Amino acid sequence: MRLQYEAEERAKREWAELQQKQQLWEQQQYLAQQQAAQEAAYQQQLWYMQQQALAAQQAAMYQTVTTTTTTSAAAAPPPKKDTISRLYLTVAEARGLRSADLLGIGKPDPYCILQMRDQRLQTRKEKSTTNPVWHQEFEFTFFGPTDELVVSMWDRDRFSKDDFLGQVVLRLSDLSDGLRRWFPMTGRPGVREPHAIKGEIFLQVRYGR
Ligand SMILES: [Ca+2]
Repeated sequence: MRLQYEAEERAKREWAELQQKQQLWEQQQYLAQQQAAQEAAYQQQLWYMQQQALAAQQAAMYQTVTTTTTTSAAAAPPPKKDTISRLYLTVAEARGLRSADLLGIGKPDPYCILQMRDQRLQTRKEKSTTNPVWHQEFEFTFFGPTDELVVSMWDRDRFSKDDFLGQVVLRLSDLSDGLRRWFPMTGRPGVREPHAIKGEIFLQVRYGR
């Protein structure tokens, strides 16, 4: 009787100890998780601050270059194309765009986003057409012939995300002053487009200071 009682008591004690250990372990796990989350937040903050600093640096660089050009424009020789200049891009029209839905009935509401470095501009939104006409001119500041200007076209959708229609990637070294022609649109590199890319866009380029 007594032996059995002692055995039971021991078992109870051991069970309680085990539970305590379990609790302790869970607490430690929780603390570790908290620490990891804090660390991640800290890293993100750090990354954000670095990005901010980088952006400020770039803005300062841009400012310096701009000021130098404007103040010295009268006296000094014109700046070289590889320091700073302006590009005027006219987005004239597009043709042969794909229909807006899989059935091929609806027409898209196309507009273009023009992006060069941190300069991002946008055309008007045209309504329900596969041959939109914009005839809008945009001004960009560029720094060198390796700069790229990406013209991407989107179908405005009221109730869902706008659909990608196609894009043209222009490397400045390929764009001569006065160039005007149709550019076939392509997909985005590394993106599996849900629709075949169709259509072309008419662009005009001129340079200025
Ligand atoms: Ca639409």
